[in-house]
Amino acid sequence: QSFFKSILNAAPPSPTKRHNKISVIGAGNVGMAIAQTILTQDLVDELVLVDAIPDKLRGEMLDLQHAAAFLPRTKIQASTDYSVTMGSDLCIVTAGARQINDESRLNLLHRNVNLFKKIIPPLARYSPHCVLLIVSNPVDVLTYIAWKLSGFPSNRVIGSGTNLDSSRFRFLIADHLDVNAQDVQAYIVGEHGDSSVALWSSISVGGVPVLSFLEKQQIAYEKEMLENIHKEVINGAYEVISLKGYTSWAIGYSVANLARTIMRNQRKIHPVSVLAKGFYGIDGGEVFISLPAQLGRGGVLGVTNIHMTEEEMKRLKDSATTILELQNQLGI
Ligand code: 6V0
Repeated sequence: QSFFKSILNAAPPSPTKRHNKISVIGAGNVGMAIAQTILTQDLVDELVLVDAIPDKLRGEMLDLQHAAAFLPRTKIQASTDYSVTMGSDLCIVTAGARQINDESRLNLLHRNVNLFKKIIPPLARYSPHCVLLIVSNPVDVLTYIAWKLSGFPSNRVIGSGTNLDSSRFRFLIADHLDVNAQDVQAYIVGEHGDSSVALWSSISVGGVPVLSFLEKQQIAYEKEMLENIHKEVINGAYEVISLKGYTSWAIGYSVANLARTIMRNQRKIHPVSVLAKGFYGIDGGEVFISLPAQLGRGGVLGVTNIHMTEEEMKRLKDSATTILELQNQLGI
């Protein structure tokens, strides 16, 4: 026993070591997939879960805690009270109302805006220096709402946006060309949803622009085939939901990847929803929409000046207009 005592007393914890903390709001399918992926990546000292249903929340917390023997050491806490989130570096919001049969998109949005009025102000109060990462849908409008409700500077409010769409896109291109998805550089920008824009003109595989890659491989360049890949990306979420009821694993990995870039200050470029006013000719109003943005500990560090054709620019502007119209319908 004395042996352990001497070891335990040998090195008191360094008072200067930074304590990293992430809070995940909403312990549903998406929130839990994000939480478990973050845990496996050894990103934080403390992971907090918040949900409105106490039993389910405690069950999820215990289930994760029981995996401690197989995971990097992380303190896992859960509560329905937002004080548990105090001092978070990153708050990820996945809480959302579920669509009721035949409910309009606008009505669902109204219910989620009311939910955000309960969630965002306490998060901002308990963690005034955090980065807010919004995942709940419709993600672009709700990121705008979170920005307004938090009073944060826009660089600290991000929507997961088309980060997931882009990863589906990279998978499908890689599958089509029989290459590794990690070698495919490809962005989907614009709305996370039906009006998203595939930036074909800037896609590269292993540094080779994709269109000339296809020519070199003597694979016929077929515009229709390319458009079908984009359609498959748009339908991807609907297909998974119709088959298993919800999406979870890909969004879990995609958001944990964003969390890694932010917490480790990686300065990586991700297509995420940011305040887009003034970029790429988007000037119709305050709108959050996905653009390739450089992320780090402070949130959004900048928006990259990616090459777009005129048609791609037009589609991006149209996508911004779609979101603005929805925002205007809300009357806020
Ligand atoms: P879910 O399984 O119904 O989970 C939602 C959770 O939110 C539930 O556990 C609720 O109890 C909880 N909740 C409700 N109200 C509150 C509140 N006031 N405070 C705290 N928690 C609350 O849904 P699921 O996890 O499948 O999806 C969550 C959200 O993510 C939905 O809005 C989805 O549309 C959205 N997604 C966004 C994606 C993206 O790419 N941005 C991808 C997938 C899903």
